[in-house]
Amino acid sequence: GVDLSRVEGTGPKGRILADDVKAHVKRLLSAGPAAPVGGASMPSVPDVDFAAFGPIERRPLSRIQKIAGPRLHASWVNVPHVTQFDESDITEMEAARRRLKDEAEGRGIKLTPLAFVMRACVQALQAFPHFCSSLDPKSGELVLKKYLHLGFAADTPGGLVVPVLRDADRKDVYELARELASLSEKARAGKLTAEQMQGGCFTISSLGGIGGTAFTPIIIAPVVAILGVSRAVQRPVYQNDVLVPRLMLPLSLSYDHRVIDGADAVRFTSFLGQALADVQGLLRAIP
Ligand code: CAO
Repeated sequence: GVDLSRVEGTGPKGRILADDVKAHVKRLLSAGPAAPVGGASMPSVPDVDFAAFGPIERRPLSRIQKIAGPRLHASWVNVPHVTQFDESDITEMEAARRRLKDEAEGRGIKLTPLAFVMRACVQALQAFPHFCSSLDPKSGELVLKKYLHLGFAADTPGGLVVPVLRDADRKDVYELARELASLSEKARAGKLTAEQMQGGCFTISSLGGIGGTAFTPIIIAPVVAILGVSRAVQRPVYQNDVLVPRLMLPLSLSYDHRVIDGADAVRFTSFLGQALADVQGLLRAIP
């Protein structure tokens, strides 16, 4: 990963020796995180002595925070993000979910709204396959994945982790709900294997169980999009010139603008909105 044109060689005729490379890397590391981005240096945040202003406490970052932080930072600085906001009428979906919840519970399944959102995402990703791709910057190609594994952000005592639900396209709402619960439980217990956190093609971050109206999720590169879901609220909506109470689910889709255009992003969220409104489609058995 070292750019040899920047290394000074101390060997015969200025040849670069292994030690020169090591010394160069050491110098870069000791210079701190001001790594060049697109040719320009990142401005650094001032180093403040907070104790000069009052009492403080120092707490180490968790192991997960130490791993997730640099990954999120890399996505933030490398990927041109845009967030598209939208909303979906989930009145019928929620009515169906409540109808089916107890029966599902009898089978040991907690049917949460996220399982339905996942099913709708699968349909949207099948309709818009380039949302399930990654950019290969070396070849300038788009790598389109023919599998559909969904990552979802899980809030755990140790910090944020992203378990991956594999082959989501081959699973119905019940199976998605079952796996969602089992992966979330493993995540909270810190028992996910490395394999269970790899291979995601698209990410969902649901804060709907907690609250919020909208947010701008960070893409977890090299995937090219992440769907943020906030809390569904009932509010008056005009239907045929009449105000009716509808349950509206806020969606926040962050996408990599190098791969996805704004028009496609809003087509994607519109599709998602329609998929979430079509209860029969969501509940259809998977062949
Ligand atoms: N609107 C309204 N209510 C919602 C909702 C929504 N969008 N989504 C979930 N709920 C409700 C559920 O119906 C459930 O209520 P009931 O028990 O009455 O049915 C309750 O909120 C709790 O749901 P849950 O959060 O336990 O389950 P889930 O399947 O929706 O989510 C998981 C699972 C793992 C995604 C979630 O627990 C979690 O960790 N969320 C946080 C993700 C996160 O941190 N994202 C940010 C990443 S960037 O820092």
